Amino acid sequence: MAIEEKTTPFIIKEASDNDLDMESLGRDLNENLFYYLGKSPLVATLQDIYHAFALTVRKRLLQRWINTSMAYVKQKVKVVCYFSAEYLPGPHLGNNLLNLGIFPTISQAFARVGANLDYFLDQEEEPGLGNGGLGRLAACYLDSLATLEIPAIGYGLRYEFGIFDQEIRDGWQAEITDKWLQWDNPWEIHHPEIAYEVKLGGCCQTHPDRDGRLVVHWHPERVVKGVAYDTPILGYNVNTCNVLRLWKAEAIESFDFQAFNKGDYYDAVDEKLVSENLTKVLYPNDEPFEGKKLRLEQQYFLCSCALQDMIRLHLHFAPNLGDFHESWAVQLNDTHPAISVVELMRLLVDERQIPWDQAWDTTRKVFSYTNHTLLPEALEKWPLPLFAQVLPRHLEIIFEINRRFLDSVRLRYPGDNSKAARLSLIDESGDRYVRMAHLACVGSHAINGVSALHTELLKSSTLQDFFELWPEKFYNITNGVTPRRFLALSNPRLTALINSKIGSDWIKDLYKLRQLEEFAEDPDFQQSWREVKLANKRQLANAIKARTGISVDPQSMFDIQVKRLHEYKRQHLNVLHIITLYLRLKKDPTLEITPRTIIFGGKAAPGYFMARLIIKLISSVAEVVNRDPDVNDRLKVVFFPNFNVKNAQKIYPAADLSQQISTAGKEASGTGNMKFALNGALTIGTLDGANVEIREEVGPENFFLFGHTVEEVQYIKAQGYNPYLYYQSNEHLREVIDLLRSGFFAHGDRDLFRPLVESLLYQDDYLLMADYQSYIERQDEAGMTFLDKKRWTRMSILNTARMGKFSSDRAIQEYCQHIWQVKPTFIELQDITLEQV
Ligand code: Z57
Repeated sequence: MAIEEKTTPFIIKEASDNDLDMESLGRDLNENLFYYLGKSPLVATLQDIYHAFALTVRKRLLQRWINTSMAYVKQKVKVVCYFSAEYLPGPHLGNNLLNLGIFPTISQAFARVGANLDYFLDQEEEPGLGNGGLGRLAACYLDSLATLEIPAIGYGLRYEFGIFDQEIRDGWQAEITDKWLQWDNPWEIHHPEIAYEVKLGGCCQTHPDRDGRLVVHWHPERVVKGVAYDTPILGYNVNTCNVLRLWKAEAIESFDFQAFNKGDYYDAVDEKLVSENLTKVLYPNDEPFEGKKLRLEQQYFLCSCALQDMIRLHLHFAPNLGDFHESWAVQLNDTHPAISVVELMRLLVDERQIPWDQAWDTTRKVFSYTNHTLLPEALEKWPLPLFAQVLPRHLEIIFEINRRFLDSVRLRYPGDNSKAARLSLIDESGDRYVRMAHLACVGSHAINGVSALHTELLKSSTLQDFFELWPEKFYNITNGVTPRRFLALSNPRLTALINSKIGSDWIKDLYKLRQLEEFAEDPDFQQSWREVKLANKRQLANAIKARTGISVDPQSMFDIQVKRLHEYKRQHLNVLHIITLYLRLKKDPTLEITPRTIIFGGKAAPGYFMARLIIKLISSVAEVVNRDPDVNDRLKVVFFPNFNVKNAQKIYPAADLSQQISTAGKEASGTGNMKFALNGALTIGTLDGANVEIREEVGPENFFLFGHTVEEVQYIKAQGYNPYLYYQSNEHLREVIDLLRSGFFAHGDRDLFRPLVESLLYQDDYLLMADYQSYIERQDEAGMTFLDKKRWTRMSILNTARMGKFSSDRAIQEYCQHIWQVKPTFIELQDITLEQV
């Protein structure tokens, strides 16, 4: 920018101005309240003060973001771009206070004027831009990237309506539209000037240009505009502030309301509505894939906006795209953004005339792909006619990628046509489909699974042919969770106790928690540990009372299963255990059992009948058990509605027992399992996903293992599994099923739960019947162990102490080293003047 000589530099940020002292924070809070919201303290609502406060904090983040982005540009660093259709960051305010290091001072300042900071934190509406584990993992990874000072951008979609809010009505799930933007979002910066056009539909024409080269023209049916909204993502105790850039779909300018007659006007408005539909709503299914046209458009829209943005940024500072792969590493979070492989090829080849081979080389060096599931029904495959309708040019490019790829396959396996058919990007076994996982594998230099077991299964089953072709491309990177949000922020009591013994370095180096091992048997420490857990349980008991009206005893064992509802996760196995306990108490009302509160939480995909029915089952069993005088409060069952990040932060710290009971081989990793154990819950679980590694780390003696292994599951199924035999031969199981079948939990209605009962007796894809007995035995052992307070507390302390491996910092370091080849960039807070800009 040309600036006249000798002008005084306009200082945007003074480094000398300490922006984190109470005086400057207080001044900005007032200013924002008066001049941004236009409110006097007399009429300000809690929401207003939250808002003014959020803006005050955002200013501190933006100062750091400006410094960060300028350092990235000046030092020409390599940047990681995380491409994800989902993000579940949770409420920002508390986390930002923690990462800025001002949480204690702020909460004291609020206390001094007689206000409780928590009330203001509670005002925040969380961005529910994801379904479950996959979206939350993306948010944990953004936190770790910033904390580890890695240059990174998170690219995603700004859904106007995120995951629905769940209410329970008459025991059934009801879905309420998530209007997270209704009070305005103080964390985002709207950038109308950062916008790209995205073409959709239409047809393609190829014709020679003046030099006789063939050029392709894509004549789209429609064009929408993607506009950037940025949310700053600050690291813990560092100046690095990265950005989450979300795209919103809008109508393009040509549909401006300038010269129009009446008809044009309504057409123009209509066009605007149609365009904005694209990012209107998040698809609410976690794993089963739904091949909807709008969903494909969303995926492509994300990829096209993000790649155009990267190319624009690149060409701002480099003469051409020759070194594109040295400046950027793109991680594909599952196959949802896999179409970006094709889009980058199109942008390079069609729009910038880069030769195919060079473009392909760049593309493969840029992308890497994380697989998150083995479930066949979750693997994305688009029917060819649908694909051609939305992305005609991309289909041509896919055919060309596939032609070249299959040529190389035939060279490698001469004459093996079935090999080529299995590897092909197109499934031609019946109706034709584009296989997105195959596209992601071919277009990436690295492929990873999310737990050791999951990666092994990928290599031996789902992606076996690719593994044989390119074993060097495969990695395992076991998932991790951020210790900032899921311990330091959400469990302040435990954090204070841990800090009193070993300091707070563990927040950045979770392996340091090992130092707690030496206190595992210390009676005073044990006593404090139990007091913390009890206080957390009291807090959750209050929330349960407020949300459901159910009173629960904080002294009872809190036995918790929170996660999306899915048959493979087996919430209904948990219910079979509850009914087993209930029958025992009915037979002998004086029986001494460990008092338990069994808590469920989680959303069901609106179209997933069985998952919804399981919610109704939980509510129905709860209704019977909770009011039965024979049970006499020794057993309570709670369905905690609307499980989301905000509620999760209250739930994990209060758990005694964590239920991780999926059928072996079905859960890719799980991350809730890590959050529970980090907060001192013991796990009852199968050898599935990351449970295997959690058990290894905490020690088998500190983990309640049950159920068949993956090999056993495969063997049982190969033999021709007959669940009915378990019903016949296990008397207790039979009584449980018979009670369920009798209509006892449904006011005599024998039909209500019939689909569930029939599925268990005659189908049982997820082997509940086969795992029932060992589950009950391990639950009994857990119950007995809970009565031995010293032993339980020791096990609990050791679980927390040995969770170092499951920090998302460790996972991100592995991605940096093995997959992205990126290094930290130290950020200093400096004066910025217009001359530098
Ligand atoms: C999703 O949340 C996960 C996988 C998927 O393929 C889709 Br779609 C959504 C989950 C896995 O089920 C978890 O096991 C895993 O921990 C999580 O992704 C993060 O890797």
